Amino acid sequence: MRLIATVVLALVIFAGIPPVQGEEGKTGLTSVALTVHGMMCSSCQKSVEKALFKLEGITDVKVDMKKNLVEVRYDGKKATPRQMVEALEKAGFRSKLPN
Ligand SMILES: [Cu+2]
Repeated sequence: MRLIATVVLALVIFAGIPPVQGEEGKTGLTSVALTVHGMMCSSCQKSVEKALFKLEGITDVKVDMKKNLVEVRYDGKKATPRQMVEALEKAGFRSKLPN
């Protein structure tokens, strides 16, 4: 019975039913703290968040304006810190990868 269940499950998967969302990316999930200059108010904070969330694979953005730090949680298979810095520069914020 177990074998049949396995075969049926395999058939269902091969039939193209998408796997549960988010399950696949979990293994690649990581975070990075970027240094971002030029954030003065909550509107800047929103711009930073918006610029980052435009990228694929970004799951969480935490802005610390006092420390000029932006912590980003992301799927390492879909996004890179370099892309984040580029996106932030485009949005008008000087930013740097962690040393
Ligand atoms: Cu501002």
